[in-house]
Amino acid sequence: MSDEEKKPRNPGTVTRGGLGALSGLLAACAALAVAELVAAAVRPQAGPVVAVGGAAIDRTPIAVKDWAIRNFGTNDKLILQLGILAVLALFALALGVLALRHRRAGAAGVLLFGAVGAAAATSRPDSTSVTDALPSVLGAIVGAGLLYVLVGRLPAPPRDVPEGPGDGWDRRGFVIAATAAAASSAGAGVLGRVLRGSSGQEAVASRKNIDLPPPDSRAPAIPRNAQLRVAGVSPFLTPNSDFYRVDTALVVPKVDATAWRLRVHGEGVTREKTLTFEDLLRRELIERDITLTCVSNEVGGPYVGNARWIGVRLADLLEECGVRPPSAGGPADQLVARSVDGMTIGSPVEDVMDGRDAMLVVGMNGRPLPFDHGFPVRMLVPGLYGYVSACKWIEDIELTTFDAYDSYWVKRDWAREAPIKTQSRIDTPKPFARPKAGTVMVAGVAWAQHRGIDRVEVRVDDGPWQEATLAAEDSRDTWRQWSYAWQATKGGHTLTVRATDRTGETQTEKRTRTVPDGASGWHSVVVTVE
Ligand SMILES: Nc1nc2c(c(=O)[nH]1)N[C@H]1C(S)=C(S)[C@@H](COP(=O)(O)O)O[C@H]1N2
Ligand SMILES: [Mo]
Repeated sequence: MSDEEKKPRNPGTVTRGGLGALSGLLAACAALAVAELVAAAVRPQAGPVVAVGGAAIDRTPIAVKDWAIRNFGTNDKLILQLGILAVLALFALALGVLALRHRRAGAAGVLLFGAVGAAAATSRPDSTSVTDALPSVLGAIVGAGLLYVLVGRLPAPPRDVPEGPGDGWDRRGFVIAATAAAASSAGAGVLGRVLRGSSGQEAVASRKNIDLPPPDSRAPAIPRNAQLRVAGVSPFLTPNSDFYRVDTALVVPKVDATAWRLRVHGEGVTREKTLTFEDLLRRELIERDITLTCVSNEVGGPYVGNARWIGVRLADLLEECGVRPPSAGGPADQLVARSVDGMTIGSPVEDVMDGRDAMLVVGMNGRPLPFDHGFPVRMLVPGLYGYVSACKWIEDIELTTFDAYDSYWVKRDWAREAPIKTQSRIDTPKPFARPKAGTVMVAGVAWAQHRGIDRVEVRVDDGPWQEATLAAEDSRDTWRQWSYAWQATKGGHTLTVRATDRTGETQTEKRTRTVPDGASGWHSVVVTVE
């Protein structure tokens, strides 16, 4: 055996590159795990992935956002975070390879990523403390240090290694360090997740302790035949667990109701108010059935739901604060609601005070608001899309003008004012269903909140419009079910629906995109009758 063969071999360039890349990846994992752990202690939203994700959401061009919602639906947030991790992994691999030649530069690269995460975390609208930088900073320091150590165990670049002694490398040391790093990263990551899962205990407890008083003004009983007995039609009241969720929050805010405050202030407010949750519960409570719709809902889409809400009348509260609507000479035409996570939602003061049941909501279908839907308090204005009316996790109401202030979505090209467009949806049969020839029940929902639905018609292929049977109306703020007994003949057919609201206006055939003020057009479903 020659001397040559006894020494540990200098690994080939390819292997060496691979080990460098692996070191980069391990460093990134360690950095993220530490960041996750620190974030659990500091603030769940301060973690680098959530912070960078939030910053990305705020900067996403409307076309990309639209595309993401269309393709991923409510999974868009998960996809975004996976995307961020994928990009991070690519950079980590590159930094690992870079570190083989320039150890300091590689480590500095990791620190640079930490700086980006820290900048994102501290510049989020809900960030109130520089401690939000800690997860990224500490994570990056650990990651940079680890990369430095790991690469130090690898051999020097081949060209720097003369033949003979010195071309060996600390294989054992590398394997031990790498394994230890991987194991402790996994441990820290899991611990961070567990801690994060148990964060917000006060908020959870405050929600459990809420005993919603019976409303002073009950919602009128829902007519028994508001709910059709047709399989496949959406239930008249959407259970909380099935209610659609649309918001920009990567981590759902957990607000402690006992510490919650709502401030009402701004132009024309002669008596500023700051209310506690208890203050709200002591006021007159109303209960109303209201259908909420998202402006991002495509024709036939799922972002619409109907619930029984409990809350206080917003107009009464505003009047106590001295607010007058523009029609009564008030100076403010826009009400801007702000949430704890920095969302701003602007509604017309005129609509809020015109007698409709605009509310500060505390209860949803008999329960305190779920965290996902804005606990402890959200706003709701019948007839307006969610992005101009339904601020969740609300903490501030400012009276101002549309000229003076553009809210979050308006800055992103959505319309300033957006009443809900008259729409109808076929719930059954489903697209591409294969019903048997004979009587097929076609059914669904139609909505034109605050105007009411007066007629729904169904068309088979290019045939004449046929009147559908309307279920009883609950209120003009809720959707209305409809059905049509179709005598189906064999073959492929297209079913189309359209609704007419109480102003006499029939839903337009003209297809528009969701941007800027909601999709229009008719919903159709293609089926094959067997
Ligand atoms: N704080 C906050 N409130 C928000 C939003 C948001 O992103 N953040 N999204 C709005 C939009 S676009 C809609 S459609 C409704 C959806 O309410 P839901 O998630 O309870 O269905 O909330 C509104 N309120
Ligand atoms: Mo929305």
